[in-house]
Amino acid sequence: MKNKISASLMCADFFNLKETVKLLEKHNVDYLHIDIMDGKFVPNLGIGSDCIKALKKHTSIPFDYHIMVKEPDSIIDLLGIRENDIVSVHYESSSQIQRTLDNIKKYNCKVMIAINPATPLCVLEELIYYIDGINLLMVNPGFAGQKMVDNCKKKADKVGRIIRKFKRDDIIFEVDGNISFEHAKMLKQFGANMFVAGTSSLFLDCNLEQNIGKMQVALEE
Ligand code: S6P
Ligand code: MG
Repeated sequence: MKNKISASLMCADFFNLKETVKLLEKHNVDYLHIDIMDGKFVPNLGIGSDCIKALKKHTSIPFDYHIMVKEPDSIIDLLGIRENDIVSVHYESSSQIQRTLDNIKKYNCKVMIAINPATPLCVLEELIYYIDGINLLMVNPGFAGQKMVDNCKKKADKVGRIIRKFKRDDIIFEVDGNISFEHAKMLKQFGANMFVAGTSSLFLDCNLEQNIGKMQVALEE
């Protein structure tokens, strides 16, 4: 599977969103990572449904929704999910996670489980044949610009092993949070194949075009 870049939109300059999205498109960035937050499951607010609607009108890049909302079923139908989108929901966010996954699956998109730094990985063993991917958080979600949590390198290695144990080579293994060029290279060794690029890489020093190239090279090497 080709390594994919998912550009974290909450890290973009909102005043120049249109130009940013056009540049991402021009350089064939694979996904727009859309962080959706409710101020309850995580202590911040993210991108809302009207902003998503406006974005959709102006770009053909598929969306990679990362839903950080308590009981996410209440907002899923507001997103206008398309078949080529990806949606991840946190294991702990729903009181009936399998029902929530089914609720998302009705859009025929790819569905993933998001795992926090402290979420036990045994949950993957229960769900691995039920999902298209895993979004492994390398930070406690809510904010951009955080440092990778210590145990997460080991955790990424363990996720790679679980994927191999269950022979799910086709699965999307996304990593999100503090994905610098160096961390991307390191996480690729553990089998990560989708990289959320935020302030640690693409949006570093307002040098978007150059940083996209640098990330593409890091993921090819
Ligand atoms: C964080 C969110 C992420 C951030 C990303 C930012 O809660 O889920 O997707 O947007 O982590 O990247 P960085 O490089 O600033 O950590
Ligand atoms: Mg995210």
